Amino acid sequence: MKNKNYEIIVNKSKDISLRWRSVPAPQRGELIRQFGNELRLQKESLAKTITKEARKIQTESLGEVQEAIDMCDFAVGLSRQLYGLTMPSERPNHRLQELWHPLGVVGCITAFNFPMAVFAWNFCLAAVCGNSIIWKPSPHSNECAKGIKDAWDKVSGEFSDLILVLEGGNEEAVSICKDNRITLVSATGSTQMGKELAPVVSARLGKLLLELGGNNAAIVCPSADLDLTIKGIAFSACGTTGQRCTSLRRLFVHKDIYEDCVRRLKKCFDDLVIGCPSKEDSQIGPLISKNSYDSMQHVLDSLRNKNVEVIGGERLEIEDSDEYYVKPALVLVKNIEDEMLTETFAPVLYVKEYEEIEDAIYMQNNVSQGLSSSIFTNDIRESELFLSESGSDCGIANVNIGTSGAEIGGAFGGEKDTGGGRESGSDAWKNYMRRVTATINYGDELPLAQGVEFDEG
Ligand code: UN1
Repeated sequence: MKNKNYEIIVNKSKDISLRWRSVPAPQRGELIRQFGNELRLQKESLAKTITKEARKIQTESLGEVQEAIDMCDFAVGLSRQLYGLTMPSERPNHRLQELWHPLGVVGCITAFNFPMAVFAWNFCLAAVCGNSIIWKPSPHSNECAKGIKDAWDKVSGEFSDLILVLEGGNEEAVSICKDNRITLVSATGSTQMGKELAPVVSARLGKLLLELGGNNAAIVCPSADLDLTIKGIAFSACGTTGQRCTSLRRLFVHKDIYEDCVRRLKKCFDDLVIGCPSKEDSQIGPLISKNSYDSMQHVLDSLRNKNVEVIGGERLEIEDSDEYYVKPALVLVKNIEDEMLTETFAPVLYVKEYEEIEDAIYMQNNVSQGLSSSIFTNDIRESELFLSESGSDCGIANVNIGTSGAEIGGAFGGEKDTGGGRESGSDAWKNYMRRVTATINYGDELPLAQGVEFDEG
């Protein structure tokens, strides 16, 4: 094990969880409120760290810190709403009730692309629910993790150990997954990573919360407002240099508007400002690594070899930088190509024509992932079909907005190879607690459930 501190970190986290769990939830919320205020004060500087490390443009980095602040606000309110149900008992003088209790230690494995917000999704909920957290950030974002930990340490006093950062790579992730003392493992990353880690957690029957790859599609219908649609597509496909799990990868456009839509998309992609992410006007920064660049080029090369039309995708020299800036690629496909079925974590958008809405929905769903999806239409029949049980099979389904950029208030996550987890809003907090069903007999007799008789003597 590279990280010699592993045992110390897990023991410290366990200890603090035992103290924290008996702090009343609204008081836990109070500490999260102060954390949110600290993030507000440090918003600009934390955003700069994101831009420096994850290479996001400024407005997106600020948005990411805002997402963490929003999570704090949400969790503060939630700290007074960790409701359990009370059910009518079938027995006289009995009460049947659900209690929600903390799990203990939560392990949180995050990716480079949302180096603060995804941690905040997990931490804010885990903390108000009475848990401590051990955070293994991506090796690409240790500085972002340090920024968050420092902000927490400023406000947390004796509860500083509620966040403990475990730097490292796969080996550390596996240690967390194997460790019985860590009740829940929440992991964000590729489907491949999830398929490696999940069996390790499952082997010890641990709890899992997975946020894995997407392969998100949008459908553009004849009645769509094309101005709004092109904007939505550009942000979802090219924003964050195509490196969100919610990034738009596939586009199905109705044949009547296909030519017009492609023409406008080409123009829009040409007009995007690609440049150093700390510059005010840049809209697209570099890819995170050479690896990302290589896998993007590999996919585009194999498409070109099959004579599929690829527009853009080339590397751009920006101010003598050795980073991997690329022009987003539009790939115009006649048929479904194998490359479309896997997620390439880069700005590559496949565009295909469709004739019937049912075919478009079928193609959209016919991949192994199921995270996010969109339809652009002003026809209520199409949008309602898309949202119905016969429509999108994803965890997120949007109408007239792109696939990326979800708010924290809704539950975030997806089906199939995306892993099935739900984080952030709605009732995702239940993942971070254990449910106790309690039956209380306040009478002086002992009636058995289902009318069973068992008289003694
Ligand atoms: C991710 O890429 O892992 O909906 C998360 C969005 C962001 C979160 C993305 N709020 O695009």
